[in-house]
Amino acid sequence: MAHDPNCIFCKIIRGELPAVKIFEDAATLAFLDIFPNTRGHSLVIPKDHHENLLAMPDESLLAVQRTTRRLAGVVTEIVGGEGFQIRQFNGTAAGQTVFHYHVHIVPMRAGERIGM
Ligand code: DGP
Repeated sequence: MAHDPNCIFCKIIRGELPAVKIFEDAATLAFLDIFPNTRGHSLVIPKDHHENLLAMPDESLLAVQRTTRRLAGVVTEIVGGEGFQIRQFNGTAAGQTVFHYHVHIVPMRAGERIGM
């Protein structure tokens, strides 16, 4: 499985950095975002290291999508959200800061707005 020893998310996968993990299976991991935009803001990542959407193999992409769908409704309900955004950034210009593919689950309440 691809792994980058300098990657923060690879370190979380290996238990070398702490995180509040909310779900794990053979191919994916989900944990709370350290800088949440809203309550329950979570990240879903593949366990194999790929920089962005364009680098993701189909199988890993499907696994992340599956986990995202599995968690989004549950996380939103737990924090009292009424809907959720799925966000995913590719490249510095687009706001990507961690270069290990990840999907944001951002629970939202009516009237709540967050910056792009
Ligand atoms: P972005 O690359 O902009 O799509 O977002 C990266 C997200 O990762 C950002 O919302 C903050 C989060 N993040 C960065 N470092 C850590 C960390 O060490 N632990 C956790 N839980 N989240 C992190």
